Amino acid sequence: MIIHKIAVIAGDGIGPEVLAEGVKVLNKVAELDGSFKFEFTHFPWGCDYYKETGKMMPDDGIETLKKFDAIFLGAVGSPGVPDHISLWDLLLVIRKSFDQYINLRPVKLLNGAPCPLKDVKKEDIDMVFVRENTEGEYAGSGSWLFKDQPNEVVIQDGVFSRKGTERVIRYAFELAKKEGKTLTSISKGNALNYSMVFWDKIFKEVSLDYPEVKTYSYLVDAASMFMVKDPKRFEIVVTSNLFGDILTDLGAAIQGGMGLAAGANLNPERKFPSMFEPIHGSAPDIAGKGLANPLATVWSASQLLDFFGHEDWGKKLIDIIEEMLVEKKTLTPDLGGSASTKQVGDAVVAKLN
Ligand code: GGG
Repeated sequence: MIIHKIAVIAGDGIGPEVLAEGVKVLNKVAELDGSFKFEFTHFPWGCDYYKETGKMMPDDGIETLKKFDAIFLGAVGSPGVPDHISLWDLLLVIRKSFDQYINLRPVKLLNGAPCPLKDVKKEDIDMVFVRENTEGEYAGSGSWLFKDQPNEVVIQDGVFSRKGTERVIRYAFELAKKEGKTLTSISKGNALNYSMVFWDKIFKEVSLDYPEVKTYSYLVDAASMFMVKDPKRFEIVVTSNLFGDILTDLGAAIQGGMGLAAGANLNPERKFPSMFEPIHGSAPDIAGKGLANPLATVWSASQLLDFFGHEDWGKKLIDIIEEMLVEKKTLTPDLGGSASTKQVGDAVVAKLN
């Protein structure tokens, strides 16, 4: 029997509610399969922990997480804790410490999902974003001079190393080659005259190794417009940390909402644990009310199953999400239904059965 050891960080707001459903679904998958099982260990880290201890996780948190095969994360952020603390001291520190340099975010319109775009079919929205996940605009490099004085100055650096830029672009080329898809690079070389000119140069360099992959290059402003006006242009997409974060929220909107958007933070070499999460935030306004949509978490559970080589089960979960969207019987209010978070999780389990 294979045992997958998973660290569960449910986090804040709706995190615990949606993660409970994700864990339930993964346990059911393992039970039905019989050849593997999950061993979940829960960590109470996040903003409540911060309010008690002054830290988002203990000093040895990263050491503790190293022993796991993967991390299943809910959401981070809570009123009363500055957002840059809650994000940096938990989510971003995990991504960086474990060199999770690939953030895979599918943007896929399933049948039945409420797409706000006109005359768009399922086949028209089928992309995978490969977001650079450890450096770029989120490198955390900069300075704050003359704080709180009239001559105050802040500098936020975008850090693009050759290694960091090349490896994410190469990963995206490999994915496009494997799937027989086009690859689009999104950058902003006309304005960001160092970082994005460099990004475009590396993209061109790496493309020479993949003559079979058809490529496109868009400025981020044009790409945002095309994602709305002509989303079928995009198949595999590679972009920087900040652009990827912003564009995948736009992607979530066109695929039916944040309640359907999932992300995998991968350390492709598997030297460290990878992390799987719904990409939405903690939504404190609806937390604890049973209103949160757990399907993004189920989708991230599907990515976790893919990562461990259980692709048949990963696909099954996506098929179930699609079936539920088409039937419209058991959906949360964000998708026009009146079911609770738990009822949606139970419906996924019932369909697995
Ligand atoms: N589901 C994790 C979460 O709460 N994410 C909120 C967020 O702001 N993420 C930023 C990022 O993915 O870089």
